Amino acid sequence: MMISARMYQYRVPLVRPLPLKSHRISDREGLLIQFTDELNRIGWGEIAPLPGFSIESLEEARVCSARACHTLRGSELPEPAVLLERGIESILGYACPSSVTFGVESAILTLWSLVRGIEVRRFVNEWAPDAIPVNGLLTGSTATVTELAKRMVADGYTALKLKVGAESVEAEIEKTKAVRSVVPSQVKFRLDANQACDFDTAVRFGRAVNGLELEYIEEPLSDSARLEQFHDQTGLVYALDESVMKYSAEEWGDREGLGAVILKPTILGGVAAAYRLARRAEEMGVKPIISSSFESSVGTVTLANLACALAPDAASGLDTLSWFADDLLINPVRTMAGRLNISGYEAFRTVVRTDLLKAMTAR
Ligand code: OSB
Ligand code: MG
Repeated sequence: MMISARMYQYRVPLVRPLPLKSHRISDREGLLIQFTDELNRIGWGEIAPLPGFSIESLEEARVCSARACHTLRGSELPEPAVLLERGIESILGYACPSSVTFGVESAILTLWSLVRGIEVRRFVNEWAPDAIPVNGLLTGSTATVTELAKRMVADGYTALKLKVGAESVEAEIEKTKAVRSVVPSQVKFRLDANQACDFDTAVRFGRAVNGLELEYIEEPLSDSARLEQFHDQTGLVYALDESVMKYSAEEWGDREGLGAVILKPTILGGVAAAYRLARRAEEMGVKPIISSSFESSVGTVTLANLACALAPDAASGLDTLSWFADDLLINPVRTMAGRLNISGYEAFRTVVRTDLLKAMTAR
């Protein structure tokens, strides 16, 4: 299969400013790459570094995507099984920023999906379902998050994730208790502190919320080296997110109190890398959770394919599309009753809103 390659840029406003590590963004910007075969079948991939979380800038990503498009143009595409085992960098022969690896691998897989008539998720796991539960994302004041939590529970969400760590320990303890009080025990309740706390603060918080039947807390400590000690002193199960690549996957199984690893394919090296890490987590008895970095629906559908294939029973971190004021797909992807259903979202060809895209010259 010989392909041609094109690159576009998008900018979509968010419904409210998104607080990131050091600043807020009110628009999401990124690139889409489009690979077309001789029969005009089109695969799409999204490349959207997230400021404060991705190492690369959008400009660095653009330069490398242009290079990858140039390398792949007119060449034979690797088969899905080969791509998933080896990753695109070994085929290109050079390293790419994570977001680029993700986007290029996504575009190749979605094109193969059209060619073969098989959903992307079934290249990975032939029994992958069409839908996965997501954790509803709770950020804001106590009043806001309790209202949201009630609505999500009524709506059918089976898991919720509350962001903590921005306010005083006392305020965060109260907020966490307030949310738990409106969330029935059969609904999973997760926390995410984004490495906000020093050890003593985290332990104080952890002891106070220990009785609330939390599933886990993501990254409670600014110093992730002390997570096992945190578990020892609080009894809380923790999850790795920002520090997931700091520890070799070989050690995951030996870590006391490690309940889950959050895998963000757009940040940790792409589709093939996430596939390898999810299998490793599974072997070690640690739960892999596939999560987004606020990609648009184009990237989110690929992430949902991975979640359906790699962790079909866990609630994934993919409830992020509601932040977008506009959708890059004509039929927007929406969470329904706490689940993301992606059946029918394979053929991006007819559904990408090219009116929202700005064509770029890819060298
Ligand atoms: O802290 O988990 C995070 C998105 C971008 C950057 C960091 C994070 C996130 C999310 C995604 O929270 C949604 C989720 O995991 O539920
Ligand atoms: Mg996190």
